[in-house]
Amino acid sequence: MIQVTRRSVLRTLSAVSAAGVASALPVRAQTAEFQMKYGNNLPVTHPLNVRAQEAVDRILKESKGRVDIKIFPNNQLGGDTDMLSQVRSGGIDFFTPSALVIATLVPVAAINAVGFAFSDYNQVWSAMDGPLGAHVRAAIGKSRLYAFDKMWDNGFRQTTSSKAPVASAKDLDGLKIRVPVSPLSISMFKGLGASPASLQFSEVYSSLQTKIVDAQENPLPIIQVAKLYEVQKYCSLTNHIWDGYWFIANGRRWESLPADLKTIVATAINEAGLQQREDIKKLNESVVGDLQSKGLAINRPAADTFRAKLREAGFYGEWKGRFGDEAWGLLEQTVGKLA
Ligand code: X2X
Repeated sequence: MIQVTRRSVLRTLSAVSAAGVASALPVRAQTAEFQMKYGNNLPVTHPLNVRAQEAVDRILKESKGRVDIKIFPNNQLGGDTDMLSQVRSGGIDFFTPSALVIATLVPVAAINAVGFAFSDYNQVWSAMDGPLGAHVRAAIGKSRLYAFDKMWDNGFRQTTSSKAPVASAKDLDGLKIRVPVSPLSISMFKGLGASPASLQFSEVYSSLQTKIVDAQENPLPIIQVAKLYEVQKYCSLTNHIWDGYWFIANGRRWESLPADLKTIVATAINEAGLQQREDIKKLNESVVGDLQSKGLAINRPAADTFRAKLREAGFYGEWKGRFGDEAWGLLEQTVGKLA
């Protein structure tokens, strides 16, 4: 019989757990020449984080350990407003703000979010991979940030509520709805007769749960991964805004990378972005059924009453003036006349 003493058990246990921890750790260069931080606002299960992790692994490998990017998902470093100021100051090196969010710094960046402008993804990517996207990237560059070429997908934004389905514009009347920290979103929902409140995404779940607001609007994949169906009853497929994420870097930090490393990083991030777009496309095919099975009641309102109300409110004319003729013209090149 083998004598098992308390001490030998403890010794064995600590050896096992040390080995377990070591093998669970990613192979990380302790002394990478460029140790960088990337923050974002989404749960790790969202395709943005899945593909970003692949890009970061690829960059570590292809740079032979010289560039080591650590991801801080899910608002770990603070909400969007905090991360935007951190990427400007160099506290973090990369950030993926939604177009709506970076527009608080670079106003023209909200142009893709003009209500009911894009009718499908062909229009979206031809504009954002074309002259409109180039125009916005140049504007971001003037704020000493670098924007990678390929925008990542957030999606067409949909409206959820704990009160009632939104079937036409009149159902938005007085609705207390959370929108991102975005002047365009506030203007649009006021134009639609709602009562919008700006909150960072980090506050959305709890503000719906505690009924500070009754409604919110986000693309379906976010409603799914952030479990907003737990605190909402109705989901109306309003498709009112197309929203995407700009992958941005602190300008000075980006410029400090040697050319060969810039190529490695940009290639990995842009290619991951293209794959992330495909992930969202696939997810869009299954997510309605999934959300229904989780208890959300789905309805599909037509866009006409919303558009008419925005026209009446002078929304398009106002935002044409704010974005300027050049950017507005580039948008209309793809989507046709708006105002
Ligand atoms: O805050 C939101 O609603 C989100 C997650 O869609 C953005 O990043 C704008």
